[in-house]
Amino acid sequence: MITTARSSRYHIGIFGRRNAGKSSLINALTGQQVSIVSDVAGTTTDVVWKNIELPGIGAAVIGDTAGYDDCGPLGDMRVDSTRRAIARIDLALVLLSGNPADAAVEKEWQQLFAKADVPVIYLLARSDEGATALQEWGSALSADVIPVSAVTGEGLPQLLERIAACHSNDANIEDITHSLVKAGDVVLLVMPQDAQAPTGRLIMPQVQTLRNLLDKHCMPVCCAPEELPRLLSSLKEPPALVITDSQVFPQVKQQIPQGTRLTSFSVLMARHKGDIDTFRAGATRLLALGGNSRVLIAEACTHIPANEDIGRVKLPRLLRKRFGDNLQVDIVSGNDFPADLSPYDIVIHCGACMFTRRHVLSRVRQARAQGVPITNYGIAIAALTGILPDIVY
Ligand SMILES: Nc1nc2c(ncn2[C@@H]2O[C@H](COP(=O)(O)OP(=O)(O)OP(=O)(O)O)[C@@H](O)[C@H]2O)c(=O)[nH]1
Ligand SMILES: [Mg+2]
Repeated sequence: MITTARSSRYHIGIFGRRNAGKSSLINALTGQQVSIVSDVAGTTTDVVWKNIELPGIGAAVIGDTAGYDDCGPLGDMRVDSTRRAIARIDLALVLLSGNPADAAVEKEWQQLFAKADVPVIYLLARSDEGATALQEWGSALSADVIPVSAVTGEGLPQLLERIAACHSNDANIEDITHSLVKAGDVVLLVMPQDAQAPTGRLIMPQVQTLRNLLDKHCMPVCCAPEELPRLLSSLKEPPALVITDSQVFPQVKQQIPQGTRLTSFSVLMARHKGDIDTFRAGATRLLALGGNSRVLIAEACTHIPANEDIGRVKLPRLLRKRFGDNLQVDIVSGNDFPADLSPYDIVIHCGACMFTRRHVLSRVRQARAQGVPITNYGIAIAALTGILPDIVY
């Protein structure tokens, strides 16, 4: 079975008051009993993510949440986890229920979505019981509202159409090789298959780049670094672009014909999964750190660190080599990203293969709002090894 990594899926969250029918709506959309449904308010107590295939979109993941009107000590924690889900989603579905005359909580969440730059589709719950408050909700939130029913299926085709339209308008879905290549280009990929490469498969950035090039009707050719000279001499013309693993950047740079445009998988992924301009500006600040600076290294996933782990070993080593042993390096992973980044002179974020682009951008926004420079592993390593000026973005 071919599966799509969760981080590449379109993320949709369902929000609403307790008992609005959020879980029922997910079950109706997926045609499966994904979430427990009951008439007890507060049935869903944590965010539950479910992979689905949606017409017109393909691979998506949909998150059921606890009601945003929950209260009490436990309720507050649930609302907190619902609020955190905003950073991960590309689209919010808000299921309206109750009295539109008291829309304070809906307005508060409308602001939260706007602040995170997340588009919202408003739905009115239980249209099978009569969509009486449709106009009132529409004017309370100044928004279009679609009446839906998880029981009769009313409104669901319209909802799916709106989801597909939001998906196709989403500027956050980046074309990995963007304007660097065009149809018909020969693109050379240098992919070392050393001890750090997983057995029997390619890593995600390589797979995604290959697929992107094929979709764009380019002609990717690939080799391990050892075969690069022979491959180059077998081509009639130099390739339009060379994409290499950054580990072998200097030798690749030396072997390709002068003037050939060169980039690395990690640099392409830095744009694909983040804000390349902010990361490049961050790299300039990185090179200007002092001996007593404090650096935060942030990893998206909580993996078991390997021997030559980039975040824990390679990057701190490169940093200390350049700035001395007094440099303070803190490492956090998963959701432990600090709310207050002000103690740090710079944040270096991992490539975020396990995060959505929007999730990374929410961290970039946070760092910028606090005036703390941020860059990512790929750009930081390129800067520290001096190859940044030779790369196309
Ligand atoms: N008539 C009707 N009842 C619905 C509809 N959707 C949900 N219900 C009922 O409303 C109740 C609450 O549904 P849930 O799907 O559990 O609601 P929820 O928003 O997930 O609730 P919490 O997880 O407690 O926040 C259940 O009794 C459902 O059967 C609908 O479209 N029409
Ligand atoms: Mg529920």
